[in-house]
Amino acid sequence: MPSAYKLLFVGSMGAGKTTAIARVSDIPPISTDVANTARTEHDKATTTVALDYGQCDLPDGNKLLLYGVPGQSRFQFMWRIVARGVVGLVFLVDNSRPDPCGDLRGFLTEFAELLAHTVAVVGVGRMETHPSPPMDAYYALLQERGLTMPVFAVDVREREDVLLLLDVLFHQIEAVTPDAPAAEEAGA
Ligand SMILES: Nc1nc2c(ncn2[C@@H]2O[C@H](COP(=O)(O)OP(=O)(O)O)[C@@H](O)[C@H]2O)c(=O)[nH]1
Ligand SMILES: [Mg+2]
Repeated sequence: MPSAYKLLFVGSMGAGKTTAIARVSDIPPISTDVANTARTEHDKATTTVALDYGQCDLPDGNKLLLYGVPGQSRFQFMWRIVARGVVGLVFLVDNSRPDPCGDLRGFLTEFAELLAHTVAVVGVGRMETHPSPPMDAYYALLQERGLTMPVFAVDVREREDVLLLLDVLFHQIEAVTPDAPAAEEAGA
């Protein structure tokens, strides 16, 4: 029976979540503003954030359900909503930001619970204009955390680069769950 694998793209504003999902989605991608009603900090009551959604049909009849959420911890309320059933994480890092390694460290901390049950891949963007920090810095950071996950320099405006991330993630999912995919049944 075909399954739907739910994947989550996490990244800071401008890291390329909307672009990445739009590049590979087989349906018109949905990018919507969601009001922050968590109101843990009263000044954030009016914040709106973009939630992305797209779908990718695999040749074997399975589907990838692609969700994009902002990585800052104040959006935790959104992660809880979309995290249910997630089997893979794509961390998108923008290498042009002031502290991109710090961004990734933050994601790894914030998503530690989910990471314990999912596979993950890191895509580092804008390396062509901002080669520093180099890839080695990311490898070292992951090693420091005792985590093994692939890291790629990507330009998510290129469909092939996004497909590479999904392919790597999907192969990890299959390797972890060869017999019973940890996925929701399509239409469930
Ligand atoms: N030069 C360059 N631009 C990129 C790269 N990745 C994303 N962008 C651009 O960055 C902008 C913000 O991307 P967007 O998908 O809206 O980011 P989001 O906030 O994470 O959804 C878009 O104009 C993308 O085309 C990259 O690797 N290199
Ligand atoms: Mg966006």
